[in-house]
Amino acid sequence: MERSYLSADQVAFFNANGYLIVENIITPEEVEHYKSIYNDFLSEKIDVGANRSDLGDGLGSSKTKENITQIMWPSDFVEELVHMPYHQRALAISRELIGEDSEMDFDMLINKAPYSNTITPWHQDEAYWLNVPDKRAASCWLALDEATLDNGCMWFVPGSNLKEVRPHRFAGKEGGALTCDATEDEGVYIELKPGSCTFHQGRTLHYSRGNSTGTNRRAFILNFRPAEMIRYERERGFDHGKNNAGDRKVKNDDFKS
Ligand SMILES: O=C(O)CCC(=O)C(=O)O
Repeated sequence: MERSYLSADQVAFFNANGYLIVENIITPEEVEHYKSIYNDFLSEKIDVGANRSDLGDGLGSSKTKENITQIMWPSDFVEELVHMPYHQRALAISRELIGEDSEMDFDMLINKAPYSNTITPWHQDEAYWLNVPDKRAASCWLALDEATLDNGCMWFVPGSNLKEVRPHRFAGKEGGALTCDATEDEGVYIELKPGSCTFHQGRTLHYSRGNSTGTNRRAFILNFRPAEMIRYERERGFDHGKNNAGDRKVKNDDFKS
C-alpha cells in the first residue's frame, strides 16, 4: 500500500476550489539542494538554449534583461531531478488528486528576479494547452524562496475550475504570455514558506504580482495529467516546449478572444 499524503478533506477542497496548499513537500535541507541546482540554471552554468525565455516580454519595463525568467524542461538537462524527492512526492500527490493514471507532462522554472516588477497576468492554463478530451490536470508550484505578496506569490480564483475558460489574448507581445479578464477582488493569495507548494487545476484562474523586493522569487513547477492524455498531446506534436521552445500560442482555439 502506497503512502497517502492527503486527507479526504484536502482532496475535496482541491475539487471544490481548484487549488490546494501542501506544506513542507520538501525539507529545509532539500530546499538548499534544489536552490543550488536552480542557481546553476539561472547563471547559465547549465545551458538550456532556446528552452529559456522571457515570460514577461512586453509586460515588464526591461528591454535588456528578462522580466520573468522561464526555463522549460529542467529535468531534460539534469536527469536525476525526476528521481529526487520533489518530483517523486508531487507525482504521488497528483495521483491522489486526479487519479492513479497521473504522470508528469512537463516541468519548468519560473523566477522573478529582484525588482523585476512584472506581473504574471491572469490566465487559465487550459488556454495554453491542446484541447485534450480528458481535462484532469494538476500543476504543482513549489516555493524555493518565501513567496509573499510583494515578491509575487500565487493568487487563485476559488471555484473557477468549475466554470468555463474565459476568452484569452496576448497580454503584451504577440507570442508572449496569455491573459483574460479577471481581478484580484475575485481571488485569494497564498503566501508560502520555502519547501511548501500549491497544486492547481488546468482551469483554475491564477496570477501573481511582480517582484518588488531585493531577492529572487524562485518557483519550480511540475505539471501532471493522465498518461493517455500525454500520449494524445505528443502524437499531435505538443510537448510544452521540449522541441519547440518559444512557441507560445493560444493552443486552445476555443478560448481565443
Ligand atoms: O510563477 C508564476 O508567476 C506563474 C506560474 C503559473 O502560471 C503556473 O504555474 O501555471
